[in-house]
Amino acid sequence: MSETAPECIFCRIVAGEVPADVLGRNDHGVSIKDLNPQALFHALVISVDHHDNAAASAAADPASIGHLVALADEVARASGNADYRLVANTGAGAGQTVFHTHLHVLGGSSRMTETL
Ligand code: DGP
Repeated sequence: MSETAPECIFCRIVAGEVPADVLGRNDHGVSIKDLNPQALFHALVISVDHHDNAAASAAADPASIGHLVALADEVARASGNADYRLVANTGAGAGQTVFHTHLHVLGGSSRMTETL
């Protein structure tokens, strides 16, 4: 059974209660376009289970992060971005605003090297 948090926007997107542009999914994650893109290609890979951040997901199920990275690679390559950045902001001080595990997948131009 998946762990969810009713008020979490990303749990609601995973559940299909809030619309998003879905790029792909697997048993552990859903990839969507970021609402506020910071690069020409900017996707998110959101965990199915609710944890505050990637480290918490890794602590709960180390393999889950590997499945999220695999999905990130799949959506990046499918969009023609074999070169890309993965970013996992962890903590408000690092710029994290949604406290549900997600990876940023950034590609498409030199802008992908900007600070996120
Ligand atoms: P972070 O700052 O690392 O917590 O990144 C959260 C990202 O999530 C931010 O780039 C904007 C994006 N985001 C927040 N709410 C929504 C939403 O409702 N839909 C989509 N597609 N993206 C969202």
